[in-house]
Amino acid sequence: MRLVRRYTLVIFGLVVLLATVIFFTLIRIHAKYGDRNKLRFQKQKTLKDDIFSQNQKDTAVFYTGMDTVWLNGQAVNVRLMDAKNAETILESPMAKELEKQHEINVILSDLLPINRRIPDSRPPGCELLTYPADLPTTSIVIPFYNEWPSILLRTVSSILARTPTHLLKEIILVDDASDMQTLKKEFEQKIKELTSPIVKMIRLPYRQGLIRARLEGFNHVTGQVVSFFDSHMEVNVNWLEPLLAEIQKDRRTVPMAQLDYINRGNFVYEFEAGYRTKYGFDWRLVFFETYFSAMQLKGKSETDPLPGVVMVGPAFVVDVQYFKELGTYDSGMKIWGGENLEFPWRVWMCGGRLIHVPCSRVGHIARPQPYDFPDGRSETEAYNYKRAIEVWMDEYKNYVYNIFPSMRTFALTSTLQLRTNLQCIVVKGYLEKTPFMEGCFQNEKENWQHSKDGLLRHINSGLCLEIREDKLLFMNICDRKNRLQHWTFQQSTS
Ligand SMILES: [Mn+2]
Repeated sequence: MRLVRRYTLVIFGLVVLLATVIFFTLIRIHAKYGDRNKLRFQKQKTLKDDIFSQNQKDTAVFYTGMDTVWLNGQAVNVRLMDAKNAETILESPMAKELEKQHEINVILSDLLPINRRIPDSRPPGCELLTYPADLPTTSIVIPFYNEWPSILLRTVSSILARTPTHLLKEIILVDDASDMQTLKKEFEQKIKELTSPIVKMIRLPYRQGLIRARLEGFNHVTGQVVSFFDSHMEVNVNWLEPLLAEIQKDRRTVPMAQLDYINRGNFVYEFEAGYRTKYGFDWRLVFFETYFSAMQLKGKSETDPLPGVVMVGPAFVVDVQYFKELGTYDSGMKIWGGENLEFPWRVWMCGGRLIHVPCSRVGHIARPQPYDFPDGRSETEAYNYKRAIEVWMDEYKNYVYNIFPSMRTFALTSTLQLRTNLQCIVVKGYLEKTPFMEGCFQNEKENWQHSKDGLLRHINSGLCLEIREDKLLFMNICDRKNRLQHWTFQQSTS
C-alpha cells in the first residue's frame, strides 16, 4: 500500500515537472517567434492605441527608417520594443526634434504598419456602383524629395494593396536628387523586399523640382492613363476605378480623387461625412480649399462627380495621349507652384473638363512643402505664375499685376505657344464656362451676412469668419456651436 502511494506520488511529481517544462518552452518559443513582426500594443490605452491596435488581426509589416534608435544612451530596436518603450520613444527629444525638422511625426510613422488599414471614407452608395471590366490601364508617377522612407513606402504599399493588378502597369518613383542617405541603397533594398517588380526607381542627377520630376517620370509611362501622386499619401478602397470610368466615357475629362487628411501629428486618417471638397484661386493667385455649398449640390447625388475650377496637385488621372495633346505640363516652370492652376486653365479653355469624383478617396498628409527653392520661394512662384497668366489670362492678368507690380518686370525666356495650335477659347469664355467660379475673384462684390446666432457668413464662399486663439482671423466652415465664430456689433460709446 505504502509502496503504491509512493509510486503515485513520484509519477504525479514527474507529470507536474514535465508539464511545467513544456509550458515554459512553449512560452519561450512564442516569445521568440510568435511576434517577430508584430509589436504588442494590446494593453496600451493611450492616444496611439487606435492606430496600433487596428492591425492586430493581420500580419503587420513594419519598415523603420532606423531599426535602432538611441534612448537614454541605450540602443533600442524599435521593431522589438513594447508599448511602454514606444510611448517613451515618441516622447523623446529625438522624436520631437525629427518631427520639428520634417513637420511630420516621422518616428510614429516608423512604428505604424506599412500596410495599415484606414477607414473607408466614401459616401454611402459608392460601394454599390459597378464599373466596366475593360477600363484603361494606369501608371502612377510619384516624385519625391527627402521624403521620410516609411512614409514613402506606405504610399507605395497602399497603392499596391488597393489597386487591381490588371489596371496597374507600373509605379514610377522619381527621386529628385534627395540627399537623405536613408533613401538610397538601404531604401531600394526595402522596396524590393516589401513591394513588387512593377515599382521602378528613377534617380535624377540634380534637383529639378516637382514639375520637371513629374515630367521625367511621365517619359517612362507605358499605361494608357497616368496618375500623379505625392510621396505622402494613402489610397482608399476602390480609388482608381471611378476615375478611370470617367476617362473611358470621355478621354478629355481630367478626374480628381477627393483628398482626405492624414494628420501629420498622430497619423489619424481624417474625413468628414458629406463634405465635398472644391478648390479655388483669387487674383493674388492664392490657391484655397473650400467646399460645394448646399445650393451647388442641389439635385446631385452623393456619388455624382462635380466640375472643379483648379486642382490641388496630386491624385488626379489623365489620359496619356490627351496629356500629350495638351502639351503636358509647362516644363518652363521651376520647382513647384503654379502648375496646379495653369494645367486646369488649359484643360477648361481647350475643350476638356476637370471633375471631382467623390467615390475616389485618397489620404494626404498636409504639411508645408518639403521642397526648398534655390531662387527663393516667392521669386519662383512669381516666375511660374507669370508664365501661367501671360499665356492664359489675357487682360485679366492686370488684376495680378496690380497686386504684384514687380511681376511686370520679370523677364520670361519663352512662353507656351499652345493656344493657337489647340484652338483654345479666350479667357472670358473660361470664366463663363467653368461652373462654380463664384467666390474665386477678388473684384467681385463681397457680401456678408450677420445671422441672429452671431455667425458672420461670407455669402460667396459660404464660409464664416473665425478668430483663432492667437487672435488671427480666418475663414472656416460655419459652426453655430463654435464660440470663436460668434460676433456681436456694438455702437461705439466714445
Ligand atoms: Mn503634398
